[in-house]
Amino acid sequence: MAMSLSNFLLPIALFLAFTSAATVTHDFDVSWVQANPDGAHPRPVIGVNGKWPLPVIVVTKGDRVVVNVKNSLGNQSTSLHFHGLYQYGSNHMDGPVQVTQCPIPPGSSFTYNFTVDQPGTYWYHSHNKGQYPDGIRAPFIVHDPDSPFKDLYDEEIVLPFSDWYHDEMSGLLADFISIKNPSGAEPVPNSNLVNETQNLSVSIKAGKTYLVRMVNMGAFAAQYVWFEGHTMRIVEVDGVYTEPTEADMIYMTAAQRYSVLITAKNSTDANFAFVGSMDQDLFDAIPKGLNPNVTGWLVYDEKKEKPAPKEIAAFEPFDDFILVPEDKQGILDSVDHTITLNMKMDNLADGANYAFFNDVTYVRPKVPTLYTVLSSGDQATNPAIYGSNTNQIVLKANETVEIILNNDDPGKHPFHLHGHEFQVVSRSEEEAGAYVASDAMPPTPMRRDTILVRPNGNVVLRFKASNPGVWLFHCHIEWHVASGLVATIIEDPLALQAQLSNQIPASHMQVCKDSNTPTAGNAAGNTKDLFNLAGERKAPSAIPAGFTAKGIVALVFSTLAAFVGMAVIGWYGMAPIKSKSG
Ligand SMILES: *[C@@H]1O[C@H](CO)[C@@H](O)[C@H](O)[C@H]1NC(C)=O
Ligand SMILES: *[C@@H]1O[C@H](CO)[C@@H](O)[C@H](O)[C@H]1NC(C)=O
Ligand SMILES: *[C@@H]1O[C@H](CO)[C@@H](O)[C@H](O)[C@H]1NC(C)=O
Ligand SMILES: *[C@@H]1O[C@H](CO)[C@@H](O)[C@H](O)[C@H]1NC(C)=O
Ligand SMILES: *[C@@H]1O[C@H](CO)[C@@H](O)[C@H](O)[C@H]1NC(C)=O
Ligand SMILES: *[C@@H]1O[C@H](CO)[C@@H](O)[C@H](O)[C@H]1NC(C)=O
Ligand SMILES: *[C@@H]1O[C@H](CO)[C@@H](O)[C@H](O)[C@H]1NC(C)=O
Ligand SMILES: [Cu+2]
Repeated sequence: MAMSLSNFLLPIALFLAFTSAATVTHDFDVSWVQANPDGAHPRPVIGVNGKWPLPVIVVTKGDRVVVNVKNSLGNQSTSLHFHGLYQYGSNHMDGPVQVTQCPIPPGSSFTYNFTVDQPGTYWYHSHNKGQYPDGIRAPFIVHDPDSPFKDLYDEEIVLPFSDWYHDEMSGLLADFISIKNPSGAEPVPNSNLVNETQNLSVSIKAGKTYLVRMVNMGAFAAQYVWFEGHTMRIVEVDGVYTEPTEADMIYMTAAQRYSVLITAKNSTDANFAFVGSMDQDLFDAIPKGLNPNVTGWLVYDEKKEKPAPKEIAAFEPFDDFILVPEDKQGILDSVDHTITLNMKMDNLADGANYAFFNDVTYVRPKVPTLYTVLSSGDQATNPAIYGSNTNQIVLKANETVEIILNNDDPGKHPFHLHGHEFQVVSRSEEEAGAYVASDAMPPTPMRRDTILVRPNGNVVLRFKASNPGVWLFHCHIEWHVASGLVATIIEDPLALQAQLSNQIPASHMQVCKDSNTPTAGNAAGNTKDLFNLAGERKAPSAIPAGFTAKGIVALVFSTLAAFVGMAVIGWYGMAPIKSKSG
């Protein structure tokens, strides 16, 4: 009897397994709303359906996600990027403006529609003109019925951290990339948030184990995070399961994620503080009165005291480089294509400070790069058509790629690759200079999608070019995206044409019309001669030979001074002196 029953049930179970993939649909009406998350300064923020914070998107591995976006901002364009999702076969749903889509202008609508086949902790945010720190950001969680850790915890908690600015990005960006700020000093956040608030109480039940999914959704600051009286066991970084590894404190750069297991105490005698603390090394000057910390509590008993966090003597975070992926994937050891990116910050002839890969600062092309791929036939494999300022790199199908990133800048930078996770096969300490080839590499390297490169240090990443698409590689400090620290990876463009030619949905084409963005041709929008880049968007010119950066800044200043007189001297005096570029 039991036998025949299970014979009967098995096909049903299989059938259910195949059909359980759901479609999770969200309608997002994006508009300005008022908020005051740190209690110190009410301001307009970008909300969804009249509310802020934004909804956490929660799906199960295998689900289809549909997000219908209507832009009701009135005065800014927008887009959504789903950070960390591979978008295999759906590159046009990745979200960066002028890369895989046109901007969604005010009044227009756009549908994101893709399936998710990877488990873990992600987030979504606008990928247009430094917009997400104005509030358009939230976690994106992918549950996994087959998680190797599912029996190890009882409940989960989603805990996003983020720096916070009292001023809007549009104004801050205009001042940041300006002759008034020749040193490129980044605006310093006004406060720190957890779950888009402060003094957060998280109820905890004695004896239970929690999967705590942490996300750094900030614009700039990395976060030290620790839980008093509780040890973390790291089980996931950026969507990659790891062998459970204990840590007392983690360091989470902008855009990184950590899932940790935290086992509650058996007694409800006390509540415990936890802290996110912004890494102030990133800030050129620390404003008086800045509190880099945000506090929350693991609350066992609401009636008991919520103690102030204890001051810690030194920040000694866990080193993520030593993590081992749970699947023990071995190092990709025969590299087909090595890309060396030397990054630096410098001034251009307009006197403002820019960021460069191999002396080129990124400028958004006139035509979204994906649309250049789809309209260029066999020429799509020729890097020249993608323009002079996109830092384009064309990859061949399935080659093993190595990116050597040398940080020729005294700041820390978190680098993110769209469409992939990468193996981190080498990472230097600070001041190590450029990478020198070495055999000392981990056999099962840590993989993630966002990695810190240390001041004047280097990092070496590897991945397989098995995901046709146009994928950005960029610093995830939003200031540095704006100042050009971006490269465009064009992966297997002919396969991408085979996947997506004539597949771009109507709403994607409509926002191009609505925003007057051309959808064919090279980076300059030239459809007849793909090698003629006349009229393309370019960076300001370089400082002429024989001039120093300081000299040109002084020159521009004196020219400007002739127009606006002494006011300029006042600005110059106000520009913070830069010691680090973050
Ligand atoms: C959180 O508590 C601190 C310390 O009491 C206080 O200064 C801050 O204003 C509080 N934040 C909010 C949003 O209430
Ligand atoms: C757009 O409108 C919002 C809300 O009124 C306002 O706070 C913001 O400064 C405006 N931004 C721009 C760039 O005009
Ligand atoms: C999403 O894409 C699927 C597969 O192409 C299609 O069947 C479905 O109609 C699309 N949904 C929407 C809302 O566009
Ligand atoms: C975070 O805030 C949301 C509301 O925006 C709430 O639903 C959620 O429970 C909060 N999470 C925690 C851990 O308190
Ligand atoms: C809580 O009690 C259980 C059962 O007695 C024990 O196995 C566990 O180690 C205790 N946990 C802690 C954190 O002390
Ligand atoms: C923030 O936390 C750190 C680490 O405990 C501490 O040294 C520092 O004094 C705190 N800052 C403020 C303003 O409370
Ligand atoms: C690349 O690899 C994938 C699977 O790993 C395979 O389906 C595809 O055909 C390969 N492409 C080429 C051009 O070899
Ligand atoms: Cu950076």
